[in-house]
Order: sequence, then C-alpha cells, then structure tokens
Amino acid sequence: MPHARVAGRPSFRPLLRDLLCIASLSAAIIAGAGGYSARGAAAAQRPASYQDSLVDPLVVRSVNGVLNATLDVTMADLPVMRRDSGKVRTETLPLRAYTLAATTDPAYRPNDPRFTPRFPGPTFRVRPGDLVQIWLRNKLPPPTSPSDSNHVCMTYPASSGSGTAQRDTFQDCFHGPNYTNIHYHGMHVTPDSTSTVVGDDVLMVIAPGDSVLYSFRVPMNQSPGTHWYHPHKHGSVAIQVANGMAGAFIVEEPSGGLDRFTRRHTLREHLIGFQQIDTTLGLLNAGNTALPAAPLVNGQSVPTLYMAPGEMQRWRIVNENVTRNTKTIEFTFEDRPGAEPAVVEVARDGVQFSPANLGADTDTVLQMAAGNRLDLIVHAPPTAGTHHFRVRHNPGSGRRTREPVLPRQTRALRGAQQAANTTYLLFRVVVDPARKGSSTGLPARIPNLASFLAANVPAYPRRNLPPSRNPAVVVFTDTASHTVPHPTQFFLGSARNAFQRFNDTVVFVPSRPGPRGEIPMPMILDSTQSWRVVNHSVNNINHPFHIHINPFQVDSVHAPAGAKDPFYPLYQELRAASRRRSPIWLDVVPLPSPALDDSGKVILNPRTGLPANPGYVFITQRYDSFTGCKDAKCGPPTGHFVMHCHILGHEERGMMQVLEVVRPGQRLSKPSGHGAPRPAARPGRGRAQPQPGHRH
Ligand SMILES: [Cu+2]
Repeated sequence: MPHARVAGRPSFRPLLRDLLCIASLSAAIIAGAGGYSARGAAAAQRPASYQDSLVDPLVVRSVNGVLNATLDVTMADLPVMRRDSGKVRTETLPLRAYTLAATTDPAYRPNDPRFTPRFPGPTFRVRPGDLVQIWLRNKLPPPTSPSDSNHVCMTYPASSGSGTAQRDTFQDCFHGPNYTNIHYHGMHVTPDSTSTVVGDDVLMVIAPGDSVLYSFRVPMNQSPGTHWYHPHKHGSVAIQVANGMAGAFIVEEPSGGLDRFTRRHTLREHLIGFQQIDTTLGLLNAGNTALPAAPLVNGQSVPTLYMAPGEMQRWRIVNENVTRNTKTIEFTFEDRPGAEPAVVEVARDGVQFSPANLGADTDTVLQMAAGNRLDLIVHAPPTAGTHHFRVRHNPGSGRRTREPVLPRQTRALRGAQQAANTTYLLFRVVVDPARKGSSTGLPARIPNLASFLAANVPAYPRRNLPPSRNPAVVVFTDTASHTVPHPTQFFLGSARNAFQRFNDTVVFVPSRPGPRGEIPMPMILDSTQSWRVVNHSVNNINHPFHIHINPFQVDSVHAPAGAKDPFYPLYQELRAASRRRSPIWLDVVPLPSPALDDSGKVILNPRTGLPANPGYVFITQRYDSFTGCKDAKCGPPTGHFVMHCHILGHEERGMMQVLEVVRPGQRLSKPSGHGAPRPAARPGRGRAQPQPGHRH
C-alpha cells in the first residue's frame, strides 16, 4: 500500500519517527512486494509464482473530493492459476474483466502500463462527502446469437468450447451475459437514477457498446470501512462475478475511529480479496463452479505476506466469491500453538466494532459468507517463522451435499463437490527479521467510534437501535427436488406467502402475520424496522441474506442446529455482542440451519414439508436519509433497491425482491424493471436500450 501518500493528507501530522517508519515501510514494499509499478510494461496480469509476495490490487484515490475513474469491461484472455496436488499450473481463460482505463489520481499517467484487464478490479478509496464519478464502458461483445441477448436464456458452456452447448431452461434462467452494471455493496447512497445523479441503481442495464457515468455523492453518514463493488445485472451477476469482476470500495474515516488508529501507528494495510475464478456455472444447482479451484488471493495462488517481527498490520478481507461451495469460509492460522500471529477482529462489513466487542471474541475461527468483509488487526510474533492461513469450505457439515448435475457437467462438478469440504492453504505469512514495520500494543480500545455509529445511534454509548416487538417476517425457501425437469427452486417471500420469486416490476412490502392476513409494513424514510429473517431451507443451505443501501444490526440468532450449524462460531460471536448491548452491524448474514436430526438431515414438518424448527436472525435497521449531503449529486434517499441471497446463482434463480423506501405519506411506485429504459446520465451517450421482458 502506498502509505507515503497518507503523509500528504492535511489532517495527518506525523512525527519524525512516523516519517522514518513510513519511508522504511515504502522501501520494504518496493523491495519485497514485486509491485506492478516496478515491472513497468510487464504489468499485464501475469501468473505469479508459488512463492510470490502478496500484491495488493491497484488503488485509485479521490482527488480534491472527487473520485474520477473510467472502468472498461472487456472480454480478455487472462492467466488463472490452479493447483493440483500442490503443483501450480496456469490456464488462460476467456474472462469478462475490469480495466482501469483513466483516472485523475496522480499515481497514474495517461495510458499507464497498468491499465490492463485484471482481477480483482482496482480498489477505490473515497471519504464521506466525496463525489464519485465512475464512467463504466461496456466493451463486451454485442450479441451475435439470440442466446447472448438480454431476453433469451443463455446457452452453456458459453465460451469454453468444451462439449455440447446446453440451454438453461430453468426458472429465472441465466441471461444476457454481456449486459452489466455496478452495485456498490455496503454504500449508503441513492439507489436511484435521475437527470443529475446515477447511484447504486442495480435495476439499470448497460448493454454492450453503452456506457454510463455513475455520479453520486457519498453522504456523511456513510459507514467508513471496507466495502466492495461488483456487477448486479439480474441474469448475469453470477457469471460476471465468477469471471472475477469485483473490487474493493474503501471509505476512509478522515478524523476518527479505526482509520485514525491505523494512521497514527502507520500500520501497513493489505487488501485481501478472495475469488474463485471460472468461465461457467453449474446450471442445475445455480452457481456451483464447474471446475474445482482453490480460491485465489488478489489473483494469486498461495502468495506470501511478509511481516516484521512484532509488526502490526491491518488486513481488509473481502469475500468476492459467488459459488455455493464457497458459501462458508473460515480462516485459521495453523502453526505452533501460541506462536502464530495474534488476530483482533475490528470491523465486519465495513462497520467498525464498538469498543466492547474489540478483542472479545478470542475464537481463532473467523467466518465469512459470500459478500462479507472482515477487518483484522494482525500482530506478528516477535520471532522469525512461517505461518499458514488456511480456508475451509463448508466447515462443519462433514458430509457432501448431493448435487445432481447435467450430463456434460458431471465430471467437473464431481470435482467441485470433492473440493467442497477441502481445506486450502490461502497464503503464507513469513515473519522476516530483515523487514521493518510499525508495532504498537493491541488495540484494547479505539478512541472515537466511527462517525457512522455516532451519527446513527443517538443512544451512544449503548450504540443499539431499539428492536421492535412486531417484526416483519421475511422467509427464504428452497425446494428438495434436484432432477433435470424439476431443479431446486429458490424463493424469497413472507410468512403467509413464502413461495415468491423476484419480479422486477413489483415492490415487495415487508409484512407481519396478523389475525386477518398479513399486515404490510412499508419502509418509511428515517424509520426503524425489525425483521425476523427465516431460513426454510430443506437442503440445509445457509442462504446469506443481503440487503442494499442500509446495513442492519443483528439483535439475536435462533440457530436450532447448534454446533452442527456450519456458522455456529459466527452465531456465537453475534449473540455475545448483542448480549453486551453492542450488536454487530452487517449487510450480509448467513441464515442459520434448521433443526437437524442425528444424521444431519433437516427435520421436516410432515404436514407442510418445510423445516419443523427453522433457524432465523432477528435484525433491526434504519432507513436513513443522507446527513450533510445537500446538493443534487446526493440524489433522493428514497427509491427502489433489492434484498437477496448472496449465493449469486440463487439470486438469479429468483431469490431476490425489489424493496422501496418512501417518504411518510408517499405511495409506492412501480419499479421500471431491469430491462426498461432509464434516464440518460450524460447527454449524447448511449444507455441501455429498452428490452422486451425476459420472461419466457
Ligand atoms: Cu441462497
């Protein structure tokens, strides 16, 4: 990370010691990290060797309050590293990829040699109050066959050239693989597009050949922290994210909180993005990758992260995976007990922990679902050594899910299933006395809670929203059939009407069951709502619940499977925080397993066929307006956005709903659909063409 640039910030007054430290850190980074800048024209994404140093993604910062960047999306042949029994081989695969094409960040020059397609995409860094101006140019090939268009079901394998093409005939089929857009995951910005602003509008479609200027201001009550971006065009989200289209979107805290701590102690930061790259998806099971592949770290296979003895670093981990078999990731340091680096969780999903939660969870298992972020302060031991950071998929389940597949995919998916319960070495941590780095005591307390919590939660220092006694009930349901004409189906609905699927022209209104049907609970701006989010998965899938625009606090977790639940350690952590009256804020939470019998099967209610004792989480959220954000670039804090399962194949199969936040007294409005014409962002520039409905 280019720490030296931090010194230029007006709010940062480094002591001489800190300056020396920054200088030595920078030297160490240049000497050891094999950064792209040092390699000049060879900067195209290239296979790193097994022993390469961890390389952070490119970083683009806002300049004078404006983040200005052009992102191209192209089809590119990129090297992807795979490991077979410890050996690394590199395959060149055709992937949809982001290219940073231009920026006003002075760290780059025009036609910079680093402007090449790569995964993950660049890391953007902004501050509350900044204007975001990202011009997204969709340079993917235009449809050459009906199967590439946005209103016809896709044919697979789309481009790998292997085997006979198969048509996706299942519900909410994958469609429009080269149509795209951007979701700013974790950002509290307008979900709308108007004549003056284009915000986190995931119903917008950017056709091949079109471009859009995302243009919005980050309000002051945005949570500073580790967020990310990825495509969210319904029908092609999973394939594009599986191709590697994702990157970090970091909001810095200018004066307080965690960032003040890391700046004051000049801690070196690493962005650590996990991805499982593939060219195709399983059709029947909605998103399992067809090839077994260990997750890559910033596009590298088992890189080495160097630390000085006693050095403290901040790691920002982003789970950019899409697939079912990486739905649960747990991280464990494995070394001599007591000799491994000490790890303190300091934030989840870009919301800093309240001081009561810092260091409270001493479990060495750190769990993340797809879409989650985790910030860690890592303290190296005082002695030289090598440590291993491993990831385990589907921890705890101890058995393979039966996943029937289409004939052509059988062999590959068998491999994926075998990988499902495998432990992978992700990266090594080498504590090297030849390196220098900052060290300080572990943060028992970080002064100044981030402005997000201070601004949002008036009851400081209690820091929790008042949960309601009458929660809305939101239900995730899947079906047991796994046969070709009747694949597993995925629903997101209400207590009385669970079997609902995504409809891009209908607003889903949260509701609670009443004596005479359901009582609607419209989402009113600046109001607080509690939800019970229930998991009716008969397949025992921990569907990760994600909602856009506003994060939520987790008040309680009902996990009837107990220690048999793959996410048991995470639920223990969430419960303990809530008991400390400092609930943890998230924007993705994996839903708990239903009650299981001794053989690990879901206990079903014989009358309904649904889980007899489903797991659920109880959450509270506020539909906040924007504070300190007044100009036209803020856009309306109301509008349409979505909630969905973050196993992206499930989302594409319909496990998603459109929501709307309205002003008091305002009526709900019909969403325009994800193929409908949208207002032009920039006069004279092409926008998505109107598409016929994609129902088939
Ligand atoms: Cu799901």
